[in-house]
Amino acid sequence: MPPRTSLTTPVAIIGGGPAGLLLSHLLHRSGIDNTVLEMRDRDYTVQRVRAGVLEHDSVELLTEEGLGDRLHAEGLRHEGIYLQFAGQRHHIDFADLVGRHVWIYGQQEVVKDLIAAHDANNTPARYGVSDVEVVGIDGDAPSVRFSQGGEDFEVACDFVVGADGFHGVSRLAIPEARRTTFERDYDFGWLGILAHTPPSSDELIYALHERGFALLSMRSPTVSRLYLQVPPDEDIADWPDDRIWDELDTRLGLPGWTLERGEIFDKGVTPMRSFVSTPMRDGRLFLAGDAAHIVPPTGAKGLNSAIADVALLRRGLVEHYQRQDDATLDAYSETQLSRTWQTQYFSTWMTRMLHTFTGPNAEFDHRVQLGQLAQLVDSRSARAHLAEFYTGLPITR
Ligand code: RFL
Ligand code: PHB
Repeated sequence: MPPRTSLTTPVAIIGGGPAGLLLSHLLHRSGIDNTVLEMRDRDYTVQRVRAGVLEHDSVELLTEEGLGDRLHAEGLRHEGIYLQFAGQRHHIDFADLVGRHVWIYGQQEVVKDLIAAHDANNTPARYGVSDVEVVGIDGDAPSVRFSQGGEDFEVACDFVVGADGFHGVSRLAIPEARRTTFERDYDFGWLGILAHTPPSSDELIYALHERGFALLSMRSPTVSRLYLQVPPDEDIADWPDDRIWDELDTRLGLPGWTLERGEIFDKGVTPMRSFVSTPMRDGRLFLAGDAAHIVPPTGAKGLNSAIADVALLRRGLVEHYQRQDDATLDAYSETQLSRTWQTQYFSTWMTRMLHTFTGPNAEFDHRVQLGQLAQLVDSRSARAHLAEFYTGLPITR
C-alpha cells in the first residue's frame, strides 16, 4: 500500500453541512486554520431541501459574521405564527409577546452563502472524501484518516469536530462504554413538498386536524413549502399531486380562505426522530449539530441548534488558542446538553400538541390536545412560553 499523505491543521472538521461549514467560517474569521472534510460533492450539499426557519439569534450571528447580505435581502422576517384547530386560526404574535422574530430563509440558502464565503476566503471544504476515520482522540495528537480521489491521507490536528450529521462516523469514534444514546421514535413522518405558488398565508400555519397535522410554510414570495403528517413508511408514489393538494385543503382549509395550488417541484417523506448522544465531547473530539442530537421538525430547531453548538465551540477554541483557557471547551458538553434537552422538550411539546396519535386513547387524547390549544391561545403567558422557545434560546458566542 502506498503511504498516506500527511497533512496538518489545528482543527479537523468532519462534515460540510451547515454546522461544519459555519464553524469553519467562524474559526477562519478568528484566525484559526481548519479543514472541512465532506463526503458528498458540493452540488449535492446545496441541493438538500431541509430547514426553513432561522431563529432571532441565529440571524444575528450570521449577520455579525458577514453572512447576512442575501438573508436580509431575500429572507422573510416573520413576527409570529398561526395555530389552527377546531376550524379556527389564531395568531401568536412573537413580536408583541417577546419582542423577537424569526426569519424564513432556506437551509440550502444558508449553505450556499457559506460556500460563497469559503470561496471568497479561499478556504473551500474538501469534497468527495471517503473512509473517514477518527484516530487518537484520547491523546494529545489526534488525526483523521480519509481517502480522496484515490489517494489516502492522514491529517494531524489538535482537535476533531464531528459535524457529520446523524448518519456520520465521528460519534461512533467515542467508545461505546463512554457513550449513551437516548431515543424516541414516532409512528408518523412528514410528507413535504415545494411548489411554485405564492404562499397562501403571510406567516406559517401549524394545523391540528382529525386527519393529522399540516403545516404551511414557504421559501420565498413565489415558493411554498407544505407538509402533511403521514405514516412513517408512506410511499410517495401513492401521493399524486392532486391527492396532496386535496389533503392539504382538508387539513388547512377554512371558510373564506383558499390554498393556492401550483406546480410541485420537489416531494418526499421524512421520518421523525428524537435523539441525543451524550457526552458531546470525548477527549479531543467534539460533536456538533445533528451528529449529537436530532429533534422532530415541529419546533424548527435542528438547524438553529447546530448553529448554537458551533458558536460556543468557536468561543471555546478561540479561548484555547488565544488565552490557553479551556474553561469553555471543558464545559461545552454540559452546556450544550442542557440546551439540547430544553430544545428536545419544546420540540416534543409542539409535536405532541399538533399531531394525531393512534391507539386506544386516540379519541381522548385528541380532545386533550384541543383543550391544551384552547388554553394556549387564551393565555398570554402560555403564548409567551411558545414565543420564547420558538424565537430561540439565547446563543452564547
Ligand atoms: P447535516 O446537515 O446532516 O450535515 C452533515 C454533513 O456531514 C456529511 N457527512 C460526512 N462527511 C464526511 N464523512 C462522513 N463519514 C460523513 N457523514 C456525513 C453529510 O454529507 C453532510 O453534508 O448536519 P448539520 O450540519 O448538523 O445540520 C443540521 C441540520 O441539517 C438539521 O438539523 C435541520 O435540517 C433540521 N430541520 C430543521 N431545522 C431547523 O432549525 N428549522 C427547520 O425549519 C427545520 N426543518 C429540518 C426541517 C430537517 C428536515 N429533514 C429533512 C430531516 C425540515 C425537514 C424536513
Ligand atoms: C420549513 O419551512 O421547512 C419548516 C418550517 C417550520 C417547521 C419545520 C419546517 O417547523
